[in-house]
Amino acid sequence: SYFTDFGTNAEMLWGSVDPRPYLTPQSRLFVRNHTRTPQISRTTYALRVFGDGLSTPRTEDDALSFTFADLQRLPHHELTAVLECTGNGRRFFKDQQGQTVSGTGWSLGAVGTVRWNGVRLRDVLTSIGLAPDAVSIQATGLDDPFVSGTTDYGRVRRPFPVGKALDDAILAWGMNGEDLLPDHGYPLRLVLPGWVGIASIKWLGSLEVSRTELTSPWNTTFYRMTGPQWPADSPPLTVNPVRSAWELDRDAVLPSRPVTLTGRSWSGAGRISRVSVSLDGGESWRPAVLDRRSREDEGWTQWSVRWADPRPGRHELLARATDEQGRTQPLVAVFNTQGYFFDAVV
Ligand SMILES: Nc1nc2c(c(=O)[nH]1)N[C@H]1C(S)=C(S)[C@@H](COP(=O)(O)O)O[C@H]1N2
Ligand SMILES: [Mo]
Repeated sequence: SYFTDFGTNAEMLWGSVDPRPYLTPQSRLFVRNHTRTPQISRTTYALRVFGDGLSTPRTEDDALSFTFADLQRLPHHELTAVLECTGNGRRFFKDQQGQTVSGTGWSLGAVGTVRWNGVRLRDVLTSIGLAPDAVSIQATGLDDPFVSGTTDYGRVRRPFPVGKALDDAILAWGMNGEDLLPDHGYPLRLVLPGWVGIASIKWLGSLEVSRTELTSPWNTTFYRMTGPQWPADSPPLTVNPVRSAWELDRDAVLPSRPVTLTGRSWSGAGRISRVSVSLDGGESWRPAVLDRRSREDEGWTQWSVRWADPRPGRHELLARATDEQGRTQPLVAVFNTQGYFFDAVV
């Protein structure tokens, strides 16, 4: 099977990953939904843009409206990037560190690398005109409001800086040359490359551009570090950490003959410069061979290691990557109550 079923969420199983292709097929990509996938028609779809951060301010009732055809008239843009949930690896807070955290118990499969097809958000905003002091943009999805316990948090939405919008943000209608599937945001989603998955709002309904900092529960209550050792004003999480996974199931059974094992490492902050692996639970380490790295783009790195003499018995395999910013995977991830950023060696 290809997924672990978590109800409205689905996790990619690393043991099912074909080691050859670089990109994650859309049909194999993890799904993370706060509620459920809405059915939206491309022909009636419109993206609404408003706010006091536009050069001509507009209220929500008087929003500018972009149809799908309007967006397709802008210059097309493609980018290969990792998409990853902030809580990827969360179950290892419990399994590896004995700590209790809330949220979906992902192993390491809430991640993929895809090639996005769409337009640059920069081009959309430039065509409208921004106020010189615009700072913040709130993206809101068209899925049902998120209700947890007795609290209605409203529609899934999250603000991000205008700087990110003008840098590499994408309005994507496709993935790997196909239309987005409904589960992945059809007909249009936002993509903030390198940032936590929640920043890439699916089924994008509106963008509010503001001259003051906007907030939502998804940057104040969720998707920031919380817990005893964190300050009450810890900032919203943005850039993803460094992580690695073997292309194996958790309790894989291998033949006791020479074998080449494969895996992938990735970082939200740039390319992977080195990967070390251990085949003996951390006693000894050796460099993995980096087989395919992302080039100009922001995808993951595929690596391999030749295991010449596997003996019968139980073995613990570890992988540890370092990115070009010098960020590396720690042996222990920093505890936080919502289980974000488990970046330790697994
Ligand atoms: N509108 C909307 N956008 C959303 C979400 C959501 O529930 N609703 N989930 C977010 C989270 S937490 C993640 S990790 C990514 C997952 O994208 P995928 O389901 O296409 O893999 O979408 C983000 N965008
Ligand atoms: Mo997520």
